[in-house]
Order: sequence, then structure tokens, then C-alpha cells
Amino acid sequence: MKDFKRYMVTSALPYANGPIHIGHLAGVYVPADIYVRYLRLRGKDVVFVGGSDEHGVPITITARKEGITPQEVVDRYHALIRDAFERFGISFDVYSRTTSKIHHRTASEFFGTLYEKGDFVEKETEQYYDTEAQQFLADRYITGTCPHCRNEHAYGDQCEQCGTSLNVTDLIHPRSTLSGSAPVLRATKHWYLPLDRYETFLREWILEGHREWKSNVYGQCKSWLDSGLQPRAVTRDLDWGIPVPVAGAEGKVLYVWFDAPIGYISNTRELLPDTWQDYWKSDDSCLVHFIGKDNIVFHCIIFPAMLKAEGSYILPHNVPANEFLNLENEKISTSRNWAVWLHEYLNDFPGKEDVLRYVLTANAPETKDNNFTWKDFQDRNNNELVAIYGNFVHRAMVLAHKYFGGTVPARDRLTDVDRATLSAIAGIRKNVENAIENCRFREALKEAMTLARTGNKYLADTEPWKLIKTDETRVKTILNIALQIAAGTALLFEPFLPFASARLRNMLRLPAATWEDLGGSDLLAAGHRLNEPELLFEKIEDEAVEKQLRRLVDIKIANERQAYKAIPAKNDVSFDEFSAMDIRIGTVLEAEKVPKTDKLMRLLVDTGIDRRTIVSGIAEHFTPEELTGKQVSVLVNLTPRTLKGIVSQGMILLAEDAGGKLVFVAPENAVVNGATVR
Ligand code: B3M
Ligand code: ZN
Repeated sequence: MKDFKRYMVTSALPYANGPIHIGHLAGVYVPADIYVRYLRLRGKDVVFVGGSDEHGVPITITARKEGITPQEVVDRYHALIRDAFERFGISFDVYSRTTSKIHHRTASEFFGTLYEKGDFVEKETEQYYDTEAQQFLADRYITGTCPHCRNEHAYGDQCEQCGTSLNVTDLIHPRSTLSGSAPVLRATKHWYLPLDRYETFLREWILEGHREWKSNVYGQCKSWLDSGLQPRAVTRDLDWGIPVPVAGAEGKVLYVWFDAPIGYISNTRELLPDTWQDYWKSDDSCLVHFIGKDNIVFHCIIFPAMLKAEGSYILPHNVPANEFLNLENEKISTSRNWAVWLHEYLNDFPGKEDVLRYVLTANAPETKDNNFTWKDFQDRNNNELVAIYGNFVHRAMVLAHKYFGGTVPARDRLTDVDRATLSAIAGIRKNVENAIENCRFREALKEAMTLARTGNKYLADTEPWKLIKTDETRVKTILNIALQIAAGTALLFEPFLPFASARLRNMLRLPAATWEDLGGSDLLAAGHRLNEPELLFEKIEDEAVEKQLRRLVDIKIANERQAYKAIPAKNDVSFDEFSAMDIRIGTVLEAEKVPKTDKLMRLLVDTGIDRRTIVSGIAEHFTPEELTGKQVSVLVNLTPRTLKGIVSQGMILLAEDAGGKLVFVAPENAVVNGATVR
């Protein structure tokens, strides 16, 4: 690792528009925290900056929905997020917010500098305006019919039904969500950052200069650059945000993605009013941005272009963006509540912050999307943290107390195994360093675990509890070595499991040792007194995991209900119209798949009136065997239709849940075929 004088480490500023979940932690904050804890352990000068991103349209939408102000929204979530980070030991030097005074000033000045230098392009465009509410409308404030799937509730930027991203002018029959009226197009002026002017510089700086960046990051940058950069508007017509500091820009604010990254600078400035520039403007400082993959373009292209335009700042040295974490094989989704929320985890698993940190690091989505499952969470806790690391430390501690009154015994002659065990520390230390410095945190953790494994195996192989009756001197040597290894793990795991390491340091009475002491001379002198043993980790029982899985099932059911509520109700029918339908109970006599189709099943049904053929689209859901003999409800007076050359006389009634599962609507008890349904 090239040695820098200072390190400026940032982690994405989460939107203060909802609580945060394990995906955030795994993708951004745990890796960033491992990195800075490691740097600090190595005695580096490092500042770790975080904060809440408190501007942007979604926050104003939440506020409207709840009938509160945007400020109240961000106050609530800023506090929730900040506390969750703190409890998980994310060791920010400063965690501030983009509604702070100093940020407004910093971002405003930044814009002003670029404006003065003539770095922006002014453009007038037509944008939707709500004449009743008397304001311009952000895309999210406009709904209308999707031109692709005819969904009548598509948003101006995206149709949630078919997933297509839209231009607001694509919407058919656009409506303002503020007043319900049809918006009109009206001219408005905005300031654009001409990214095209920075293309040559960016190509060279990234594509030539940073080939070492993670391949997912490098690849995304390359594809953006290859498709050509366009000027980007950095102002918006909105009343929530930082006012554009230019005459004639009343009612306009800075675009949230313009001000948010400047938040890193503002927050450093808040922490270090006198020396912040050393971290941001000096070539011997190393700037690293930890982010998720959806933020790559902003941190690798747009923000660097802004910094370059301003002229006095350094550019990021690395942007180790991660991919996404899934939950139980499905995409984490805030709107569908498909997530493990940090504040809920903290309630359900008090004192187990390190366990989550461990599991999220072991499964970190470093090179591809990865999956969190509660079963894996339990297994890794029980089989790795408890059975290997915890077990090893506990054995060493308990035996030292049992045989040697809680002091570190002195070593005698060493065997080859003893020497190999002791020297493992230095080798593993090197591997951990190398992995962390290259942002390969999963690998680093695995390596650290190797030391715990080594210690555990050493005790299992040497069996001091058997030797104690015959060879106390040998047992002294064994326990001395085991305790050195335990002390080594306290240091090695510190970036990953800070709470467990603090407890272990306390147990070993090892307050001062630093990373540099690892693998050199002994960490614990003979005769050193130890504190009482305590368990580092506890088993997680099946019930705890089952409870979480039940919660997820409940969420699925709630989401399905929600999906049904969203199906528009049909128009009323008269009693006569209803009575016109002749629905009978019948029994399936025969069933066979219609050849050369996937979905169609040909059924022979006894309707009580007759035996008739019905073709039904259920072949992917049932086998012919499952169907034969079943009582079903049949709409018998549906006009016959020909499907694949077969005349279908009627329709079988089925219920379909949101997951697409089909269930027959059948009588509760058997009734005679031909019975009417009314
Ligand atoms: N708030 C987006 C996000 O949370 C955005 C990050 C800003 S980092 C300067 O994914
Ligand atoms: Zn659509």
C-alpha cells in the first residue's frame, strides 16, 4: 500500500427518508468501518466521515403523505440512522447532516465558485407546471398512463408495474399529484454541469490511471464513458434544498446529487474547522469513498468532475463500491418492507452486533450480489464464532485459571508444532493486511479466522487437560502459546468484531497492544494476570431464527394483501346480471395436457347436467392425477370458445394469490354434481 500522510474515508450519506437495513451495512458501512479501524490500529491519521442526506424529492413526498414538514421527516430518520450506526460500532469521527448550516454554506460556495468561473451551462427547457399549486413538478409528482403497459398509475420517472423507466413527457394523460389537475409545460432555466467537457480528463484519469479499481467499478465507469457524457442539470425547481445562490434563481435549489457529496467536505469542516483542508486539498492525503453500486457514476464521474472544475481539491484514490445484498433470495425492498431493519435487529438480538457484522462481512457482496439468509446467520454464529473462536478463547482462559491461578504461565522448550503455531501469527497478519488494503474484506476476515482455527486446533491436538497430571511444565508451555494466540486474535479481529475484541482485551488485560506488536515478541508476558473468563459468543437457538422467518412470511402475506388492494374494484353489477351466471358444482373425470402447449389442460367434467370438455390454463400448476376426481365450480353458461382446436364449454373457477399460486374454488363438503352456486 502506498503510504499516505492522511486518510479521508467517506461512506455514502444515507437518505434520511426511512430507516436503514442490513443491505446498507453490508454494502457500505461495515467495510468502511473495517478499513478505518484497521488504519487507526496502524496508527494512521484518518478521518471517517458520515452523515445523512436530507434533501431531495422523496423526502418532500414522505412529508406530504404524513402531513408533516420535510424537516420533521429528516429529524426523525437522522436520529434513527445515527443511533443505529453508533450501536453497530460504525466509528465515524463525525456523523452530521446536509441540513446543517455549514453544509448549506459549503455547498453554496462550491456552486458559487463554479458559477463565477463560468463552469456551468445555462439552459432553458420546458417542464411540467401545476397552475393550481403554482409550482413546477418533479417527475415523481406526476402520474399518468404508462405508454408501455397502460398502467394508469405510472410515475413520471418510472412505471412500477412494468419496471420501465420513463421520461415524464412519455406519460399519457399526466396528472399532478399535488392538485390532481393536468400539468402544463412551461419554460424554466437551469444550470448544467457540462460533463462532456470533462470526458477526456475522466477517460484518462480512470481508464488509464485507475486500472486497479474493482472490476465492477471500472466496468461501470467505462460503459458510461464509452456511451458519451451529457451535460447534467445541477439545479431543480423545488422548495426543499439549498437555494441556488444566483440572482434570478428564486424558487430553485441545488440538485440533491450536487449537494450531497459536498456533504463529505462540509462534515469534515464541521469536525476540523482549522485543518479540514489538509484532508481535502493536499496531495499526500488519500481519499476513499465507500458506496453501493447504484452510486458509482456520482462518485467516479460527476463528483470528480465537480472537484476538478473547482480546482483546489484532490480526487478519490479509490472507490470500492459493493454490489447488492439480497434477503432470503429476494431483492431487499424498502417499499415492500423486505429487509432486516437495523433498529429491529438491535431489539431482537441485543448484544449481537458483532455477529451481524461478522455474517455480513463473510457474505459481503464484494464482487457480485450476495444473499443473506437467517439459516446462514445461525450457522456462522454457531459453527464459526461459537464453536471455533469463542470455544478456543474460552478453553485457554478457563484452563489458565484452573491450573495457574489466572496468570500467564512461563514457556519451556518448544516443539516444532509450538513454533509453527506461534509463527502463524506473523504470516496471518501479513495476509490480513494485504486483503484489507485491497478492500477484500471477506478474505481478510477468513484469514483472521484462520488464527482462531489454528489456536482451537492446537488445544484440541495437544490436549493439555490430559497432560496436566503427568507433565505440568508442558502444559505451561501449551497455555502460554494458546494465550499468545488468543491475544493475537483480539488484535486481528478488532477491525471486524470491535465489541468482542474489547471484551477479549479486557479479559486478557491487554489494553495497550497495537497492530505493530502482532507477530513480533510476545503480547503477554509470563506472570501477567488475567481477568475472569467470560463467553465471547452465545449459541443462537432455532426459535430465534424461526421467529425471523415467520416475520418474513407475515410480510409476504401483507404485501400480497396490499397488491390486491391495488387491483381496481370493478363496476357494480345488478342482481339480475349476477343471476345470469349459471355456476354449478362438477367433478373432473379426466384430465390431460393439451399437446404442444405449456399451460393448457383439457378436462372432461361431469357438471350434473352433462359431461363436457373444458380447456383450462392450469397445466403448469397441477398434474392430471391431482385433478382427476376433484370437485370444482364451473361457469357452465359461458359462451363456448375454441382453444387449440378444442371447443371449451365453460370455465373452472380458481383463486390466484399474488405469488401466482392457484387454488380451486370448491365446495367445503362434497355435494351432488349439478348443485348450483348462488
Ligand atoms: N443518499 C443515495 C443512497 O443513499 C445517496 C447517497 C449520497 S452519497 C453522497 O443510496
Ligand atoms: Zn408500465
